[in-house]
Amino acid sequence: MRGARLAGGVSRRYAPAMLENDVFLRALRREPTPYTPVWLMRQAGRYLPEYNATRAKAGSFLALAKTPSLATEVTLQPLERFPLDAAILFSDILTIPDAMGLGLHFAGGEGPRFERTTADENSIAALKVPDMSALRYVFDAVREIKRALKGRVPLIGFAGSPFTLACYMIEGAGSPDFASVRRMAHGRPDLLQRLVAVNARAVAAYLNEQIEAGVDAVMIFDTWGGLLTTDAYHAFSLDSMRTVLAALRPGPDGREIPAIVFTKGGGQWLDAIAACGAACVGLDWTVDLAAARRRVGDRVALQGNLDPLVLLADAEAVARETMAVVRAAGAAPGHIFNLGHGIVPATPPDNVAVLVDTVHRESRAVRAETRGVL
Ligand code: 1CP
Repeated sequence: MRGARLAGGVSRRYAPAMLENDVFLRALRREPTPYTPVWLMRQAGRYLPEYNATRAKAGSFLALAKTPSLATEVTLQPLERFPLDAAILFSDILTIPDAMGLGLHFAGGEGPRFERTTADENSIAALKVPDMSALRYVFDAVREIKRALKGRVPLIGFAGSPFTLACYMIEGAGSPDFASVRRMAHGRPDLLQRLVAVNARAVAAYLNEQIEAGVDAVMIFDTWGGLLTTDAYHAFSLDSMRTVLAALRPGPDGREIPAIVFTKGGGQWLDAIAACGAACVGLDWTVDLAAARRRVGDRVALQGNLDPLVLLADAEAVARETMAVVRAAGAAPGHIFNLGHGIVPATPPDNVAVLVDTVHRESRAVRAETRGVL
């Protein structure tokens, strides 16, 4: 029994979707795995020269994201280089506000910008859940990626949290502190509540379409929830993510689709996040992973949490810091190795190879030590 598990690979019980490597999904269910699965936020992106080449061919980031064959190409690029245990759909969280008609564009080399914002009574009252047919390019990409993956590894679908989407919709662009959003949280909580409620319905519909198209897990990126006070975090971010999670449907073959929730800066709310209905909680690099595991026990899987800037140091430091995260997670089932936030464009790809290799090797060693059969 144990031998079959250690061998990894296809097991009837664990791989209803007939995946060659389902270690990531087993870790999400907190089942024992022969090693710790690893994938990286923004694993497809500007640190890879082949990504930059495909993006140049597409003409712009949005053209790339909206062309399923190109989105498929870049989704697979990191998997060709590194033995990652999951793929993530190449897209962006801002596809939803774009489909709501806010006019998204990415000005050369900069972050996202919207032509229109939803920062007042009228614009928020006019806001509607977009017709999912406007996002068909995303669901087509999911189908094409699933075909191209041929069951190699699971595919993660994703969306922004209702609150994080509201941040960009109110501000109209990125911001270091989203001051106008926080002002609204205190001055016009009713307006922010309305905006977040529409977003929650849109995010649920969007993730359900991705599930229908074949993703094996979903992740909600709450990049800006950590900017809020504790009360506001509950009212505007966590509650709306709970609503989304409760509305998610099983996959087309009836299997439950596990969800990962990641609130950057949310470490102090770990207990509440762990109870929101997600299978897994993503942690940023400021959180003590061993302490987090002690706090949540075996209630949820944990994902994280290497500081992405470690990847800018030399290979020796990458190996050392990676090992420290693997060891902090320990041998208990339910850890998925990741960065504490997205990989930065200046990352040398060779350091990513060192990271992935170290996670696989070191986590096998930790399991062997725990079993006392080294
Ligand atoms: O120029 C380029 O090529 C664009 C860079 C880029 C990339 C590679 C953007 C613009 N989006 C993406 C892809 C992306 N975005 C993925 C792909 C899958 C992966 O490999 O991980 C994902 C999951 C996202 C999610 C996303 N987009 C988030 C949440 C996660 C996070 O990093 O916090 C956020 C906040 C965005 C908005 C966004 N899109 C792009 C940028 C530069 C930003 C940040 C804007 C800002 O606030 O300054």
